[in-house]
Amino acid sequence: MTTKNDALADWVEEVAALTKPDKIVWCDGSDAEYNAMIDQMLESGTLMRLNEETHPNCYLHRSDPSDVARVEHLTFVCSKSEEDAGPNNHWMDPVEAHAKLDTLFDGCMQGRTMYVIPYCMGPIDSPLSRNGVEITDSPYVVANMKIMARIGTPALERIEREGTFVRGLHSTGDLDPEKRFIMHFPEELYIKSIGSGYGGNALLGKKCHALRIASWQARTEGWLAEHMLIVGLESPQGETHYVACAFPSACGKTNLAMLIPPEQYKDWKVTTVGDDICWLHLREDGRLWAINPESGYFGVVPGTNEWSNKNAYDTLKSDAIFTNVGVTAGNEPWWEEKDDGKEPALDWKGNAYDPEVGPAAHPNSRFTVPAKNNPVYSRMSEHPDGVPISALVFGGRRKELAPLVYEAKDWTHGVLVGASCASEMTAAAIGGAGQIRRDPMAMKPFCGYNFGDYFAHWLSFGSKSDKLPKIFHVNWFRRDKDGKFMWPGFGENMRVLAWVVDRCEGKVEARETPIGFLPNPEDINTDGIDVSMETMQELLSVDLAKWEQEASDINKYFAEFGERMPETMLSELSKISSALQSKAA
Ligand code: OXD
Ligand code: MN
Repeated sequence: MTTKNDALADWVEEVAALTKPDKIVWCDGSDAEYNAMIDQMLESGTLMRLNEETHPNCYLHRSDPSDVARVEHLTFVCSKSEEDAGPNNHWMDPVEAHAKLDTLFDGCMQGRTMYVIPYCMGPIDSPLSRNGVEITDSPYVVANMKIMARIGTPALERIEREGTFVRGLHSTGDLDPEKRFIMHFPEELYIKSIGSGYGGNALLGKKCHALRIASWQARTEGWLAEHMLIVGLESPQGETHYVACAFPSACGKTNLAMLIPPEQYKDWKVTTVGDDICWLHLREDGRLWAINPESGYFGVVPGTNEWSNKNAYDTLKSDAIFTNVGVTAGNEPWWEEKDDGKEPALDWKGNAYDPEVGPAAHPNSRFTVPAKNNPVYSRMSEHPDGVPISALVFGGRRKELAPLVYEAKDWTHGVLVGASCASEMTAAAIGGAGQIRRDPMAMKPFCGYNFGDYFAHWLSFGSKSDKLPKIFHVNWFRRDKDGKFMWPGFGENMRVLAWVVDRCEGKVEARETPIGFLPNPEDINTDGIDVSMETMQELLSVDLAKWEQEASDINKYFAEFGERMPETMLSELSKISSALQSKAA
């Protein structure tokens, strides 16, 4: 097989001349091809079959122990000008970056097969979707890309019709962390990744294309590429609101997207459109419409159990590729807090499990699974128009300060709320776990250009429509003085989402404070949960002194973006600082 698209045919030839594979295979995306990849990996020991009875079509992959997460320190945005990449990205001159990487790619596929994977991010028939081609020498990448994106013949046909595609060149190289780089060339719509097989570094349709490159494309074309889940909330009256929520990696996006409402909300229907990435377009009706560019989930495994999120748990019962979990003596996958009464026999490295040595599953162990396995999968995920968004929700992991929920005063204030987000870092990236860092719109690791320009792009929507979604901020992670979580989280978050929906429908009053509108504590339903009125009051209070400090920290952070920082954001922040000061006085 080859292609009618000359640019693609030439590129494949050029890459083959550099990497020198034994063989080139064009992926058609069929089930037969997926099965052949699995068989090949079972034979080579890259995959192990899990218990066929309890977990049909499920496999375990153990990665190199040095290759278990995203590597932000080795991830670069190589725009022509360093200013365009901004202080939020590592930058390398594109000429130097290509030269450096081409030396590493030279001959790296000798003795290997080179796979060409045409893919489409988003429904194949949607004008909002975008094309890409990933070239890789990893069968693990081919199999995972089949789960995560629309790959193969239909995508190639779309590329041949439209002519445009993002190029992604990937090789696992020799997995040497010293020779590992994830480079983005936004002006060329090109990605080069070498030395890692980890999802976020190697499945190039995901973070590299659908966020870093797409955010750049979105700015030039007038839309937004965001690190957000998309969830549908159908009220007992039959009205559905779609809500898109941006939280940093490993802060529960997948869980919130598949939430099971508590008893008190059993007449609500929750459906998942997406769990990680959301592309937002402003349509003629003045609303923001969203598509999920992916077709599968690449989620964090530990903590998933029948009680915390039965939907996620059930999604994983078949057709999943697990990476770096433990296994039981009966060959079932096992992870911390699985709570199924079984014990791990082997840890994620394949050694006999010893709690003294560490957890059975790596804290960033992952599953890849088709979205259609989700019991509450929304058919709207396939709709070419996407879904209209009623509310945008930002959030992070904050032990202190940020209330359970608050609403921004208007679009401009909402952009400031998103831009000011901070969160404790997690195991999803190497280094820094637990430290608080600013993570605007949960895009710190994923924005392909200068955050100053990105904030200006967000702000620009404000004058284009008066039907934009309302913007909220949530924090499920507040802790009390003994370090215990104050809010139960998981399905109970429905109680907060119901308040969000009520606000969108103008059904409930709120208290105006300097940081935005907060719920009256009695407006969040706490029937059936063990959260006292006192705790609710604390979760919904604004500590003026701490917020003044926060505003000053945000101001310092924004100063890093110098000239590129939009004046509107700075004046919005200074309005809030003054309001905090006068209220405190
Ligand atoms: C992810 C991440 O894998 O954000 O989704 O790291
Ligand atoms: Mn993510």
